[in-house]
Amino acid sequence: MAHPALHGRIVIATHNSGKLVEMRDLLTPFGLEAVSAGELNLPEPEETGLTFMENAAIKALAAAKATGLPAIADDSGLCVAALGGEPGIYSARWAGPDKDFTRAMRQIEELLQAKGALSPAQRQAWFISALTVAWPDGQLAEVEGRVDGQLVWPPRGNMGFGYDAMFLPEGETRTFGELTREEKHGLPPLGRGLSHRARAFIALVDQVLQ
Ligand code: ITT
Repeated sequence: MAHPALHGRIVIATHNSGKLVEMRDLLTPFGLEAVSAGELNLPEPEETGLTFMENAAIKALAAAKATGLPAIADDSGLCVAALGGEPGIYSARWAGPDKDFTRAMRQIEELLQAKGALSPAQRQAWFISALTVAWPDGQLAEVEGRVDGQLVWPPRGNMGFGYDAMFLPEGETRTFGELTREEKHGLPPLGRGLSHRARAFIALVDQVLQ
């Protein structure tokens, strides 16, 4: 289905400051005026979906309907193979109400150690980003991006946010916490998209941003 082209103002429907800077970076080349859900004092909708895609749609639609503007939302998370894909869509909740990702990373590490998962092959993980653009009339453009890697311990680097410091993307020697934002995006001419979010964004460009 063809979607309306995006121009002018767009709401970035996130309350996560780490995501917000990344999404702003990714949108900048397209000349859109991005305003965040936080700047507009939009409430955080309850994420009742059972998939990344469902939750991204809930957030994007809520923001589009509340503002009358197109809105983009990201629902993302870290999936750990040895933990059956957890924390997955519950990645934010594992950090608790005070959003303590040091604790969330330690919890993952403790679970891996309890399983004896010490070799790289036993520590496979991937990040998913579902990006949804919603228009006030209910139209949706939906894409997903993924990056595979392995979990290291102790965490390395203090760039990025969330679980970045324990995630070593495939083919790299530095964790996401040791990469600059530009390197983590890995967009041309640096690469063809490295992070889950940048990869999803490239797919979105084809649909609505060219
Ligand atoms: P919004 O819903 O307001 O966007 P949130 O933090 O609640 O913010 P999610 O429900 O999508 O967002 O939770 C995803 C969590 O997964 C997020 O809190 C991060 O800690 C983690 N995460 C997602 N992308 C990440 C990335 O690129 N690097 C590190 N951690 C990431």
